[in-house]
Amino acid sequence: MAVAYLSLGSNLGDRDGHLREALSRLDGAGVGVRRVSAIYETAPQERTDQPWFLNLAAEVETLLEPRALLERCLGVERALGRVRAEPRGPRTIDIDLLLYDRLVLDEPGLTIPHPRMHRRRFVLEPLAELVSGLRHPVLGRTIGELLEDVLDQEMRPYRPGG
Ligand code: PH2
Ligand code: MG
Ligand code: MG
Repeated sequence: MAVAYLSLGSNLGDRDGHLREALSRLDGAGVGVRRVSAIYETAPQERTDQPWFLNLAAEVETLLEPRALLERCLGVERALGRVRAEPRGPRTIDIDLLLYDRLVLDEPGLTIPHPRMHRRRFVLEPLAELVSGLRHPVLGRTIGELLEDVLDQEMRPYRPGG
């Protein structure tokens, strides 16, 4: 059994509905969602001319190999109607594989740890709720330490309806 961490984000339509629906669809044969962070409302990074996101992090236990887990994530994205119009543009749901045990992997279409996770507060802050002391297997710094370098990126706890 492996333990993996996922980052989920949505900035189109019923954002928190998409996050909840994605979590419930991820949970199933070979994948168990163990713990989920709070939801945060986050300013768009990297491509900033798009709506604010809702983001969360999830801890899953899985019998799937990394490639199969990625395929499961992409299948849930498709089931929720994701259309890949432009890279890093608005999306109903994005499910990124951040970490898979202590694995380091760089293959076409699958890089673990996720290559941009350490630069993103919208990933690190939810993840730090779950595992702030976990060490990034390439950078050797903990999630909590990495978070300190990105605190200037705007985000806030999500309050539905306000
Ligand atoms: N995802 C991106 C690009 N920018 N910004 C925020 N705040 N949240 C995201 O999930 C996000 C982003 C590409 O996947
Ligand atoms: Mg992404
Ligand atoms: Mg993605």
